[in-house]
Amino acid sequence: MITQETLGKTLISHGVSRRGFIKFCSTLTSMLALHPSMAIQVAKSLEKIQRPSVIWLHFQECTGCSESLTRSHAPTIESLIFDYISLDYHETLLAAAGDAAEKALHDAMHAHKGKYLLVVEGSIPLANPGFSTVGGKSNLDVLQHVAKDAAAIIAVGSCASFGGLPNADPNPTGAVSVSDIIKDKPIINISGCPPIPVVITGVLAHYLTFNVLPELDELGRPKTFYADTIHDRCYRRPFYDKGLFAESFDDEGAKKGWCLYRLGCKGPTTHNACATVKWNDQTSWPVEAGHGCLGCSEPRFWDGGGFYKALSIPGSDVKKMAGYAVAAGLAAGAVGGMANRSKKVDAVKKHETISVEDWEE
Ligand code: FSX
Ligand code: SF4
Ligand code: F3S
Repeated sequence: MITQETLGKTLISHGVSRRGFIKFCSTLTSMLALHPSMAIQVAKSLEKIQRPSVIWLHFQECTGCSESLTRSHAPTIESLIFDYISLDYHETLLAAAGDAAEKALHDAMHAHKGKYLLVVEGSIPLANPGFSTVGGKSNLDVLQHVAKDAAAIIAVGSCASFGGLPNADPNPTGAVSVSDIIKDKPIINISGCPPIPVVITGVLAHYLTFNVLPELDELGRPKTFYADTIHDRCYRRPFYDKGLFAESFDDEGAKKGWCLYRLGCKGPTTHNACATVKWNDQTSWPVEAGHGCLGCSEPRFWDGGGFYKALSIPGSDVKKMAGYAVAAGLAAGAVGGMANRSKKVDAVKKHETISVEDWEE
């Protein structure tokens, strides 16, 4: 059912107390890195607005992004869906099927023409429209059709943001990202394979609160969550700075919690909030669980040359990856320059391991 209720009215009808609402606003305020005094202002603006309609489409992906979303804890997906947004169409969460599902999409698009948020999960195959279809329609047709009247598009996951795993060499389906196709709408990329659930809900909440998309980095990702690298905020960083590295997953260094760089950690070149926001209600995150970061929120992480090679660099992206590494190093104050460039480029060509010392020389 398509509703036009204000958020304030919806909350009252769902029995949400004033206190509960202010608590929600405080959580939002801190999540969006705003001053705590903004909580009341956020509450006032939220109360008056209409719940935004959200249409969520699935293309080539594993549905891990939706799985991640359903494990969000602040705000929970239940509170987000039932109280704060109107999730009018979501191909995996939708109770309706067949014609009723098609009608739900059609109704949402018409009732909120020009105002709905389109969320896309997955990449779009261009090699053959028949490679991925829903209800007999190709992903490309559905995307173009639904994007036409959207206010903005949120590309959730590295597949929708950058092509993702379906795009892995030799990219048999011709998989591309949302921004490769849609050029006339604001697009926000929430990368990660999958993205952190709180980042997905945080971006939706930001849009809900301010009715504009947050500030983005050069890859279209919200700076609030993607400005720093994993390495910038990693709790193992003091070991990296002292040159203390685990050499295998069960050696003394690993047991003492030393840096995982030599075991393939891509934290220095990866922009994401795992080290601060963490996963599963702030329980842990990959590096805390003892495994290096795979770089899952960066373009082409899937063709990076091996998850267990120390900062292995894909040959096709030498310049870009060298840029990332240098940027990460400069931000960290750990890398002195590119004096050893020829050694690095040679190693890249041969797809060899590059050590911390090589970068530091
Ligand atoms: Fe891609 Fe999301 Fe990785 Fe999976 O659907 S970002 S394959 S976690 O689920 O799109
Ligand atoms: Fe942490 Fe990885 Fe950086 Fe080591 S290389 S400090 S484990 S992010
Ligand atoms: Fe992905 Fe690295 Fe975080 S692999 S989940 S960005 S720690």
